[in-house]
Amino acid sequence: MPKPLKTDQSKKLFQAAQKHLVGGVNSPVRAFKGVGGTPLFFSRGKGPYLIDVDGNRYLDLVGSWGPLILGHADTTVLNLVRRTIRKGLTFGAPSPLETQLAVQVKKAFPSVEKIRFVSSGTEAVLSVLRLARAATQKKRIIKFNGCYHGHGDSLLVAAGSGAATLGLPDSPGVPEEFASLTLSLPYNDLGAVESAFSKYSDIAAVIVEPVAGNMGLVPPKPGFLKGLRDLTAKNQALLLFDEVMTGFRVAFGGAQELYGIKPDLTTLGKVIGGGMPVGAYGGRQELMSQVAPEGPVYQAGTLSGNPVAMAAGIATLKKLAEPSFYEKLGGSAAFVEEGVRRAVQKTGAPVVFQRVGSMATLFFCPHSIENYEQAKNSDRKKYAAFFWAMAQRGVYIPPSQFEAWFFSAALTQENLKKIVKAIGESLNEALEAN
Ligand code: HOZ
Repeated sequence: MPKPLKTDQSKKLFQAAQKHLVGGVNSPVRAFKGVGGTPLFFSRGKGPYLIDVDGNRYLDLVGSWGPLILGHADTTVLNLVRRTIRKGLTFGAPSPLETQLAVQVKKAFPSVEKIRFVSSGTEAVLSVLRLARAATQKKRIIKFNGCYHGHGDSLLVAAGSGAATLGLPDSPGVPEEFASLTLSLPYNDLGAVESAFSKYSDIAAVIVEPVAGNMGLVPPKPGFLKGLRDLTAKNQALLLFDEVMTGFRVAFGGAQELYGIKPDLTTLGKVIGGGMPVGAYGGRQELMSQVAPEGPVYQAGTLSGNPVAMAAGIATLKKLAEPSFYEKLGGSAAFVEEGVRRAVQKTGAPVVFQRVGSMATLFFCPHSIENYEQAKNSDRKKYAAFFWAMAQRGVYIPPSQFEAWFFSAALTQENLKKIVKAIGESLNEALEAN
């Protein structure tokens, strides 16, 4: 048995934080409501490791929820950020790095002819929905249960991620009139989308996480994304891929490259900021030219295209473009997947490990998960026990069943073996827990 985790300092800091910050945190999943206990407070990260304030060291499979594809404090990224910082933090005016990052993103995403940088994924999604409604002159949008597209009013309907973790998938404060313009349908259910289109003639867009990551990792069923492409085209609606998580993650060109589907508009975030706050939206020229100042659809931001954030993104994407980067990274996650398979064979644990590239989730459920309804029925108590068993063994996974694991390129073969061993032991511990 590993030693109990020392958490005295985390506890102290959490108590202090609760006096001043809502719930002691600045984003709800961090409060550990999904797994119980005190949130771990971290003091630093380096390569594959996160180190908490009590001195515990973890192999990190959260990666700040996706951005840290190169691991923590990557030297190349830090060097470019340092050089950029010396020249000033923000200008609120154009600077050269914005175009450089735009060119890099466009190379990877041929569907993106023009791009606008913003400061978060939420902001990107809010903006792209406004654009989609303006371009189609229609009001309604389709999303999918358990998908999370940030916390904009229209999107907090059957939402995943922290909203699901806290049991708040439909938030108070969202006027009924707004929510009534959002149709939330079961993920992977093309029939439901077809019926919605036959019932409503005012659907502006379908927004989808092409690989769902906010109800745990749920891949699209074969034909689902192609079906969405065909149905939106047939009904003069736009197809929006929310690739905030999957962009530069499941492949260099995101899920649209992996599955060969060209959406009309795309949102990006996380990896493109290399750990700094960056979001983006982009798509066909004729759509994007409707955004101000080229067109009338208004959207603006003081820190949009911030030079320091652009620098972190530029340095990160350069490394991702190196040959075989994604084969190697996917190989690391596949190694762990194989380890889980062997552990399940040995223990008979009713567990599935779902994976696309370097994103994955382990569900305590005897069959694969295709949608939010099934994800909610997995055994979340066992997941909580598993989370703490993993933490005790020096591996940090998401403190919620409804989040994806993100592997980083900093993980060595030795690290991966340690993760597999921890999974085997933690599964046993979780299965014994009530
Ligand atoms: N919604 C984020 C991941 N899906 C979590 C952000 C956070 O709580 O830090």
